[in-house]
Amino acid sequence: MKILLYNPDNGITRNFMPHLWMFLLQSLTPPQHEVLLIDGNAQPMDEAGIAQYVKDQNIGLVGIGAMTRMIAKAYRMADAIRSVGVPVVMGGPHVTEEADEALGRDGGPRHCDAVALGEADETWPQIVDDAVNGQLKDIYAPVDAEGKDKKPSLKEYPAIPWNSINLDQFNLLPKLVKPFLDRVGEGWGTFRIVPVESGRGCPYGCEFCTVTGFFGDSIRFRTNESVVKELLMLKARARKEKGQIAVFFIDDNFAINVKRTKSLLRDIIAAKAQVHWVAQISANLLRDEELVDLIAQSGGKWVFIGMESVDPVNLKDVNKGFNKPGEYAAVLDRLAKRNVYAITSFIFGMDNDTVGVAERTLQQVRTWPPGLPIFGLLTPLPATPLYKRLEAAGRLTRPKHWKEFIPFAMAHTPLKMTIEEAHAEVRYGWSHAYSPEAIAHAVDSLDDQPLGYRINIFLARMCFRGIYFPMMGKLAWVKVIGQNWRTIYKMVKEGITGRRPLSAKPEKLNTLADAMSPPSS
Ligand code: B12
Ligand code: SF4
Repeated sequence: MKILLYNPDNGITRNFMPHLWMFLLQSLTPPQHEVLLIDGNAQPMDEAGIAQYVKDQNIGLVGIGAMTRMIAKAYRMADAIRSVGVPVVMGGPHVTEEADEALGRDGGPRHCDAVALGEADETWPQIVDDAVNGQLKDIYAPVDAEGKDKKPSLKEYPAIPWNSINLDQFNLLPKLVKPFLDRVGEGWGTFRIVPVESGRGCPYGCEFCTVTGFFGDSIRFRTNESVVKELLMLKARARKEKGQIAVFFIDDNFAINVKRTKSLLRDIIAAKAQVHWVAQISANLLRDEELVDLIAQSGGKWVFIGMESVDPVNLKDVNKGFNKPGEYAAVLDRLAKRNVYAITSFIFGMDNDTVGVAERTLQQVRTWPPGLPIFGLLTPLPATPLYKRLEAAGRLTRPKHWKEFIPFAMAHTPLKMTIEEAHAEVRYGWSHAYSPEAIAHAVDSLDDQPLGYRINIFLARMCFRGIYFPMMGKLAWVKVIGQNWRTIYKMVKEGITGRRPLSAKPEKLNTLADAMSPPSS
């Protein structure tokens, strides 16, 4: 049977990275079946397009996975596929919490033939078998013989064949510049960010987060050996295609068990399996100097830190009191000293937020080493403790907000400002953190670093700006390049003449490739 795994886009912004679930389920599919993958972020499709595609390709089963914000599109695509007689199974965090909605048991239309609840590593082969026999059940739940919820152990993790998977749809660099970039350093003709997991689960239970409910508070890890093997395979692929591969460790909290993380990083270094990597780590775990040393030595370049708020009252409200705003600066300095920078994520519209929260946050951000701040709104995702609290308090203004996805729009009333004021705070945050002046400041603050680091922060800022200001067309890019021409000119001039800005310290590395290269690879 031919199976299609499909991940919808949200129609507004594009993800920079493919979704792991597709590659994982592909690897777990019994070998007699052929599995095709389409990520809507890289290959946008509409309802008519996907219906035609499944007919033309003679697809026997479609699997769709989606987060809450893509679910409306996922349902529309599922409806179109089912209308041409092909069964659809849906999985992922949204339908796990809202299975009745997906199956039309809540009075609405039915969108799929089956729902895979929770982690589907062990149920997927059964789903495929049942589809072959035309006997799909409504619900597949990962349970043991006694019917108790069962979380897959990651000890027997499947080998994802990264060396042969077609990743053409996921090159982040425009084809136009390929001939030039092929010649930079060891080659920059392709640049892909690939998701790798080393473990699942987070016990912290922040009020707005789906993770503790979905993956459970039991943390499970792959063996160091299997992670190292995967990295070596990715590294070999990059070398073969004269390109670059960076890894996003998608673990919710990569250092949740510091001892284990250190041992993994040591094994990566020992095996010379370093690639450039990004991971999510909460600020409290980055107090450990040795951990931060190992992060840098193993190729860590960016750490995503869910700071959420600079107000301890807000943090306590959402059960994230373990974040201590007073230590944010020290944590970021500790990373920056090793040339590791942070993606700092903030949530506005929290219960103790008042007008001016964006500026108050930016005042702190401006004192930190340069990074990538991102701003969102407190969002009640289905089945989270936050959703239940706001529902009970009658504060939800759009209880089924996912049925009509609007980016950066609140679905409940904040306590100390209006919804419109909260929206304005987010707008303020993005427009001030990504203004040409702010970008120039971030680049200039690395004047004592090699040019590669400044190019790196500039390009990263350009891409992250697109999260709030969609940059889907060429015109949008031309405009933003025009706005930032001074910063670009300065870097190009330095690249050509080799002359550093006056304040700069002596050169250590020269090129972008040098700056991005892991230390001992
Ligand atoms: C990596 C990641 C991202 C990446 C993008 C996704 C990508 N390309 O991989 C980035 C960093 C860009 C991102 C952004 C966002 N993310 Co995110 N992200 C994750 C993260 C950390 C890992 C996802 C992952 O690969 N997990 C590992 C795989 C194996 O698990 P899985 O995807 O759940 O798949 C398993 C099952 O769900 C199931 N399954 C999944 N799909 C399907 C389909 C079928 C057919 C079947 C049978 C089974 C099945 O089987 C899989 C194997 O067991 C998760 C948290 C988490 N641990 O999952 C959050 C998570 C998915 N993100 C979340 C959110 C909210 C966001 C943002 C909205 C955050 C924000 N405020 O901006 C944005 C939205 C992005 C967008 N494009 O619109 C929420 C989603 C909650 C929800 N109800 O939708 C999560 C769960 C985190 C959380 N804090 O709650 N994210
Ligand atoms: S630390 Fe991160 S992953 Fe863990 S519960 Fe909190 S927000 Fe979710």
